[in-house]
Amino acid sequence: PSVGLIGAPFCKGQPRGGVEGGPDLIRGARLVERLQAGGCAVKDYGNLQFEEFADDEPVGVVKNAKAVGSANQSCRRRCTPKEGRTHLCDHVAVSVLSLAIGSIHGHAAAVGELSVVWVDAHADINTPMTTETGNLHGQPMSFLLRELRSKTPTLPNFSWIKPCVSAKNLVYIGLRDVDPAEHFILKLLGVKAFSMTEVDQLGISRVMEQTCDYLCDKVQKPIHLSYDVDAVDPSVTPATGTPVIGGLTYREGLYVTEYLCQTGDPVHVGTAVDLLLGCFGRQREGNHAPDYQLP
Ligand code: DIR
Ligand code: MN
Ligand code: MN
Ligand code: MN
Repeated sequence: PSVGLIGAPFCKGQPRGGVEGGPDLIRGARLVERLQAGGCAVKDYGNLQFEEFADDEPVGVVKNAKAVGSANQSCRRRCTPKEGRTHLCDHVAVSVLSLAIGSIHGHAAAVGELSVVWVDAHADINTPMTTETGNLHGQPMSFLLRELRSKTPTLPNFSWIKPCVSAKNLVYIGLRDVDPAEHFILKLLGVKAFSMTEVDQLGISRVMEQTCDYLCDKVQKPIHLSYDVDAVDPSVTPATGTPVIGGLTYREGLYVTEYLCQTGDPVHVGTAVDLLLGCFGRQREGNHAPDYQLP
């Protein structure tokens, strides 16, 4: 496969610093070299640069709207096709957390209708009216879903967003900390969700089977995988701002990526190194090149 990397060093979807260092830490863990060693053609597009806003006053309780809106727009621009040129979205992009709006928007602009697999302890489907924290990282799906268009007021620097995902094309995996308003929305729209309860009941292999059966029901659409590392248990991924006990094991977390990789569809993902390697063909059983000869 060919892989395009875009770093989004951004942290303003939530109050804590640190996340913005993620892309370079992931590169520092030799992601590019390891993907290449696994047979991927990699193009690293570097990090996005973001505008700063001195006057980014809260809108109601919602924090950093201008910065988040503008950063997502830069991300979408980088993910959207330019004329006469093979585009990034033939490859795979790396996004982080609160830039899901921009990367999914850009992915949809490039390939049309898509499915979204949202792996997270949280549903990230609060609207600016229901959010309890004011953090935009808990809200991206509300801006992306067509069904919630009338429920999301336009925030500063958000006017470019056009909802581009249908509720029936969304599947959650790993939920275990869903706000009451979010739970109401999930039920109202009938969104498919495998919370940790379903992971316990079915096991991760049937969860993935059912996820793909559900999404590939009629026409096969490209899958956008949005992977919040807090889906995985905090004993494995402690470096998250919102740890929730009782998450996916390391093995379950990786299984998700290996499985989706095997579907052969282009995926867009945002997450850490081993999970990325799993998305692009690394299998725990081992790998070798098709023309490998035993010496
Ligand atoms: C919470 C936390 N539901 C919120 N969301 C997180 O801020 O709306 N998402 N941590 O990943
Ligand atoms: Mn989360
Ligand atoms: Mn989060
Ligand atoms: Mn999240």
